[in-house]
Amino acid sequence: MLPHCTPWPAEAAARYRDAGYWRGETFGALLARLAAEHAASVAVVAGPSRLTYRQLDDRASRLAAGLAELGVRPRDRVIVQLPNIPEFLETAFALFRLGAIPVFTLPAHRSSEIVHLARHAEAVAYVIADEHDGFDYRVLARQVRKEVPGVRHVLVAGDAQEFTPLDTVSGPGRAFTDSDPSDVALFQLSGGTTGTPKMIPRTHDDYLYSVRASAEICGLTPDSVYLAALPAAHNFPMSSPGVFGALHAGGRVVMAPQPTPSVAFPLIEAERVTLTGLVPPLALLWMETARTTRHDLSSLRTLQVGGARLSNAAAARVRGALGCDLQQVYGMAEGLVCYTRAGEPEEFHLTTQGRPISPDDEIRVVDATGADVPPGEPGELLTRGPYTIRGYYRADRHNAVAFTPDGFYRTGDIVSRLPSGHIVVEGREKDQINRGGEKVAAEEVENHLLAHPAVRDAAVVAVPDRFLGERTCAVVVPRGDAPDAADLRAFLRDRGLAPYKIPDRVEIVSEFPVTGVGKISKRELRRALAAGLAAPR
Ligand code: OOB
Repeated sequence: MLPHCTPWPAEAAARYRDAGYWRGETFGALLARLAAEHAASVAVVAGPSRLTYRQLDDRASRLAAGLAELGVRPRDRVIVQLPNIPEFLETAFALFRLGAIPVFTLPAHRSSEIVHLARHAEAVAYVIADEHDGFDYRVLARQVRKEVPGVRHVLVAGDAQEFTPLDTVSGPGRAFTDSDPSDVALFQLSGGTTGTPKMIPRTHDDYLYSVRASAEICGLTPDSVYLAALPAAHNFPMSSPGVFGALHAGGRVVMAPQPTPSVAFPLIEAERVTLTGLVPPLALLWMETARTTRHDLSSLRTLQVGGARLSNAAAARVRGALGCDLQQVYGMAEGLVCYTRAGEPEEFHLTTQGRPISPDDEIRVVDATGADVPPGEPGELLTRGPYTIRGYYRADRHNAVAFTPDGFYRTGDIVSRLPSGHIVVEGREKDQINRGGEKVAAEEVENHLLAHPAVRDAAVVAVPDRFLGERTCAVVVPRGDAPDAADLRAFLRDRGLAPYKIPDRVEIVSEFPVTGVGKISKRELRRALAAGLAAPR
């Protein structure tokens, strides 16, 4: 395995192979097989572009050859920051074919995240779109190149300006040595709880297992049409079953550049979309808009909702509003994914977040001392299994706390488990804000705030929000004159923090409530904020 990653113990790996979970296929080989099996079927629809499996395979091969000519080698890390455009899948599969390793970042990431990741990954190349959603990625690329000279190539889908146009990176199709299936295929990013985003190494074996099993659980076939509405770089739309699951089944992927009803509904109608996945706030927006839409959404069979807790009340409205089944999905980029499944009693779909993909997903629900709680009681979910990582990339110190000594990942989620094995997400104990599915690590934002000269201390906490579920609130103890909210936000933006991490609300206090051991009590802070008061003095 790539250095600085934690492999599964040999005994567990042997067990996962024997059970047939890990099949020794790589993503590069997968696309070649799909191109042979479904050559003339449409694989990807994005804007005016329609690619068959054969064309996708050809483009990936030629791009892989072009990347090799530029000097990108197997195991080199490449930062991929692309919205939902055809180049997303072409680039992903080109890198897989070459054996280089994509680091999938979100379109919303900015210099703070990208510079850190490019450095941490020692990336050799950075793939972007020219512009998306009013943001010019070439400006960001200039900064990244300046701060991380190891990034030798910037490849741009669209108008490249001084950089390399992605569509000129091309070479004659040739054979590549297939990667080791037990090696890292790609990096996902962790929602995280620490000062900097953590990189999640996913192997061909483990990730393909989750993709294949997800496609089976969701009943995907060559007739399935999956709409990628959320940014495809997220683990959910990428693999649960997402774009890779739809392709694995020989189905069709439709890329929506935006997840809004005005963009997605016409695509559902035109392409006869059967399945898509959304975070709860978007599901609410879609249900509201569907009431008056003139678009025919009747092809939609299943709406998946995940990434954050869907309220039972909203869950109960999905079928009436959109005329399709609801599937709840509770998962994490680190691995474990749970689904409610067709054929289960309606109640499970409406009130639980599903049960794990694999019979070999080990689940423990524990109290603060690490002891298992009685069945049905809430506690922290710990998990280990055939597609859950054993460690983040180059993060020894953090790994020692994020994983138990026997390899369970500590999710930081508070859940209860029903006798059926279904999981209900009750809350969270990790220091993170789940802003409508986007994860914000409190410490990361706090560290940026502490760099402001007028900030003596800062605590970032979640405040409840009717639409997003949670929003972020920065509570600040000033040094001298209190900075105002607009100033603090502008400061964070200038530091290149992703827009979704910029605090929605800012409160100034003279001191923080503390716990018995003198730490900031975020519980007290949240309580005070919920009561609508400035924090207690
Ligand atoms: C998905 O992945 P991440 O890595 O962005 O976030 C994982 C965290 C979980 O630990 C949990 O705190 C929260 O997101 N979460 C949910 C949830 N689904 C995820 N909390 C409550 N209810 C749910 N249904 O978010 C993700 C990855 C794969 C599939 C689906 C979601």
